[in-house]
Amino acid sequence: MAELILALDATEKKQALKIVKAAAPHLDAIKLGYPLILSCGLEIAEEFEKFDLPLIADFKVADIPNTNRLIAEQVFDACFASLICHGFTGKDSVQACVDVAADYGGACFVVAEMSHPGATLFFHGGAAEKIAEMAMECGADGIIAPATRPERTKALRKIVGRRKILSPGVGAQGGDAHVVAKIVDGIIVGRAIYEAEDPAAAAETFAHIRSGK
Ligand code: OMP
Repeated sequence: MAELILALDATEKKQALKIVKAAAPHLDAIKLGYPLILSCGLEIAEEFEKFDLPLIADFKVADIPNTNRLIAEQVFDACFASLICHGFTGKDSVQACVDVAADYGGACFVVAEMSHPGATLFFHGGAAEKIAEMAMECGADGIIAPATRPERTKALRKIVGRRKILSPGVGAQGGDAHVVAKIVDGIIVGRAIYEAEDPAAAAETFAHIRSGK
């Protein structure tokens, strides 16, 4: 059983709200990132409060510790429940995000391996495993690992144990929800829902992963 997280990368506020209004009954969380927030501002987060779904800020934060801290504080001040940061920046940078999340009672997820084809160049060869180990040492709540490579996500599960794995790459990137839902705690789905003619119906097609059937 896994949660369904909508990656809301629509860039138009009215459209974004319409999609969430329709799909909300079938969702467990909403992930907002650069496309929507650069278009509408961080304050758009307030507009989603009425849906009573946790908000994940996907800024893939990847800077020095002090800058990471400043970014994380902005995110949690804006009432997000979780933050996604990169792990390749190293332990001190990740720790800054994890510490701010903890101060606010929020969660921090660290990208261990990305889902797109080009990600293998730098994330393979031991890097993803190292990042996952470091994320655990920092006390992160979990990692991001690819639905497009379930065998890799399975390997990373051995490192993170019961901590959470959120997995993007289902649908538009070719990942199979059936396969990956058995390995992870949440699947992240964007275009397959927000670009669908009927986003509610599209979200409902993932009901099986939420019910475990
Ligand atoms: P779709 O490919 O449209 O389903 O969207 C996937 C979402 O997950 C987008 O918001 C991506 O930015 C995000 N994502 C990945 O696709 N791959 C990753 O490795 C990491 C993320 C992420 O951190 O969410």
